Formats: sequence, structure tokens, C-alpha cells
Amino acid sequence: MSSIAQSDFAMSESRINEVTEMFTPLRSNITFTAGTRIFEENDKANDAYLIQKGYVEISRVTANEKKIEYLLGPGEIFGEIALLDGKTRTATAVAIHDTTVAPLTKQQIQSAIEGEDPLTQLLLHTAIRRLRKTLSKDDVDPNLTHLQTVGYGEYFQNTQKKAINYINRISSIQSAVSEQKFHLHYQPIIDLSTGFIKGFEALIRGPIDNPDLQRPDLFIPLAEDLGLIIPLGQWVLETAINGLIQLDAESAKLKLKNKVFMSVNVSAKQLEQVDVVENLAHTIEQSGFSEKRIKLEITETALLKQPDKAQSALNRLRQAGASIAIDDFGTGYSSLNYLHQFPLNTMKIDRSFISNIQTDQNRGRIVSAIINLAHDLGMDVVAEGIERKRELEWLERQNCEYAQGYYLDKPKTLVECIEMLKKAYY
Ligand code: G
Ligand code: G
Ligand code: MN
Repeated sequence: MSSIAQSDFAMSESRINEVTEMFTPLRSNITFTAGTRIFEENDKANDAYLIQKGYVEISRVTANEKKIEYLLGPGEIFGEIALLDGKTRTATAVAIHDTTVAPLTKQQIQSAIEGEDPLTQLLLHTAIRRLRKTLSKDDVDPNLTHLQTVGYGEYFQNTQKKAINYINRISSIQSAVSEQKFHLHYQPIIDLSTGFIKGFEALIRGPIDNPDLQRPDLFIPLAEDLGLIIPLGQWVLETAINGLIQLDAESAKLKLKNKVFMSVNVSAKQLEQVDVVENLAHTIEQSGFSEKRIKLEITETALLKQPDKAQSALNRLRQAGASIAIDDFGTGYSSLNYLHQFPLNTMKIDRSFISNIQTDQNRGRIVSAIINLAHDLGMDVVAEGIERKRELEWLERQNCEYAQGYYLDKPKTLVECIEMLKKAYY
């Protein structure tokens, strides 16, 4: 046997430990018999513990005297302070009955904290720091100025910076939403068989007075976290409908036969609450646009989060007269299983599949297959992100109905779109 394979693939011991840790969500429970000292004051810390069964006494020694601080039972955590601040144990823990605990590793606790928003992280680290200081036996040096006492190391300073930045972003988006500072741009969607404009996608734009929130892919997720996407999404729908009314008026003047559709992006969060869906549905009904002139774009990830809720929301919106497009297809967890379960009319193939489609044969095969799949399921197809002539030419040879992208047109103001209708085709 050759040894090449082994040396090529050998991992260092520390890497193996790292990988094992990553894939071991919980270590197995440990049972301590009554009287066992689990750890002692000033020990180094490796784990915190969640008590499953039994009792643990937490004590500290001050002036040579042991003082019992707590008696902890099932469901309580101990050993978390040293684990969170990386210092030594503030107390001694002794099992006073036979006690079973689930060990929590530093990595688990850190990733739990890092999953929280920056403000929660700051609150938590601040609480731990204050607690550590309260428990500290060292007197604070009276000569320290306030500024020096809060000079807490790089990690904490980063946590502080992130929290300040987060608060500023929150207040920027809150005022932008309440003052309705947004506007919509519209990007044409072209019918590949005629070259005419078939519809537009409404895309939200700032201005938000914060350099970190200039693009919708930056401010939409924050608006979702804060629940602001609900009023914002309702405003987008109403504004896009007004846009469609004006486009129709212009089409009538120009005696254009074909009426355009309006695509509106809808976030998963807007589909979660029945009353929010009801408002959207009502707005669509009120607009009087039937024949699927309003298309709602929803990402596949949004549908899969809570499939049952999503399904009844989509049914309600279809009943109101909207058609439904699945957005960014191919980038989420493309579970093919759901495709036929939801009431979908249109598939929008993500732009990552389209770029250089002509030179990359495999990519071309995938897109062809996606187009056929969509058609078999009764959907029409929009290819997104056409940036080059050759991509458009390739798509024209496929049975893809519609295309959208910078090569055709960038998102533009309503006035510019009305001008575009006058030229009408490419
Ligand atoms: O152009 P663009 O940078 O606008 O959009 C970036 C992302 O933001 C896209 O994924 C798009 O779907 C999303 N987006 C744009 N406008 C809206 C909107 O009005 N509502 C929601 N929920 N998402 C939007
Ligand atoms: O996720 P959604 O499909 O809604 O996003 C549309 C986004 O794609 C918008 O941000 C829009 O500005 C952008 N977009 C539209 N056409 C093109 C294109 O040809 N190339 C690139 N890179 N982005 C595009
Ligand atoms: Mn979209």
C-alpha cells in the first residue's frame, strides 16, 4: 500500500479536534456522585454545565470562610461566567446529590451569543463583566480614572462598536420608514418572442442617511428583523400599484394593445401573519387589477421556512388576483419537492445561472433543464441578470418566455419607464 494517500489527507491533531467539536453539538452527559467537587474557585474553565438531575452547591471563600452562594437544581446553568469572560472560576461547585449535567462548550456558548443581535450581545457581556467585578476580591485601584476602568480589551470594544453601529442603523431605518423616504425604481421585463416590454419589477431604493444602509440588500434584512418590513412592504405594494395605474394611462394614450404587469418583491415576514396577508390581498382587490397584472415575487427560502403558512398566504393572494413568482430560483435550498405544492405561476431563474451561460456548457444544460421543469409544472420563466448580448441570444434560442437584466435596461424611475413605453421595443 502506498503511503501517499495518507500523507496527502492527514489532518493535524488540532484540526481533528476542531472539526470534531464543530460536528458535536452536545457532549454526552456527565454524572457526579454526591460530594464530588466539580470545579474549584480559581480553576481554569473549559465548560459550563446545565443541570439535568440533582443539586449543586456553589460556594466562595472570603476571609478564610466558606460562604454558600446558591443551591442550584435541574434546569439551572453554572460555570458560565469564566467560560464567557475567559478568566478563572469565581466559585467552587460541589454535587450534593448524585447529579447529572450536560456540558456546554465555550464554542457552543459563543456561537449561541454570536447568533444574537449586537445589542443583546453587549447586554450579556456587560452583565458578565459587572458580575465578575462584583465577585472580584481585588479592590478597585482608587487612582484609576473612569476611562481606564472601562478600557476592557479588544473583544469587548468590538462588541461595543458593533452595538453602537447597530443602534444607529436601527434609528436610521426607523426614521426613513416613518418619514416615507423611500422611492421605487422599475426594471423592464422583456418578452423574448416579441422584444416588447411585458412588465416591470418594482425595486425599492433609499435614501437612508446611513452609509451602511445604502442598498436594499442591506436595509431590507434589518427592516425584516425589526418588523418594519410590514409597513414598508405595504407601502411598496401601494406605490407599485400607483405606478402601474400611471403606466396603464400612458399605454392607453399610446393605444398600446398589451398591458404590462407589475412585479413586487414580498418578504417571507409579510407572509407569516394572517392580518398582514389580508391587508396585501385587500390592497390588490381594491386596485381592481385582475388578470394577474400584479405579480408577487417570493424567494424559495421564504416559502420553505413555514411551508403551511406560506401555502395558505399564497392561496389567499392568488384569490385576490395576484400571480406568484418564485424569485432567485436555484440559490436557496432548491427542494424540488415543494415546487408543485405551491400555487406558482412564474419561475425567475437567478442571475448567477445566466452569467456566461453561452461559454459554460454545463450551466447551459442546467438552465435548459430548469426551463423545461418550470414548463412541465405549468409556469412561465423569467431569466434574470442578462448582462451581455450573447446571453440574450442564447436565451432566445431556448423556450424561455421573458428576460430581465442590465443589458436590456437598468432599474429606472417611473418617468423614464413611461418614456420607454413610447419606444416600446428593443
Ligand atoms: O436592486 P436590488 O439591489 O434592488 O435589490 C436587492 C435585493 O432587494 C433583491 O433581492 C430584491 O429582491 C430585494 N428588494 C428590492 N426591492 C424590494 C422590496 O420592495 N421588498 C423586498 N422585500 N425586497 C426588495
Ligand atoms: O432578488 P431579486 O431578483 O429581486 O433582485 C433583483 C436585483 O438584481 C436588483 O438588485 C437589481 O438591481 C439587480 N439586477 C437586475 N438586473 C441585473 C443584472 O443584469 N446584473 C446584476 N448584477 N444585477 C441585476
Ligand atoms: Mn425580485
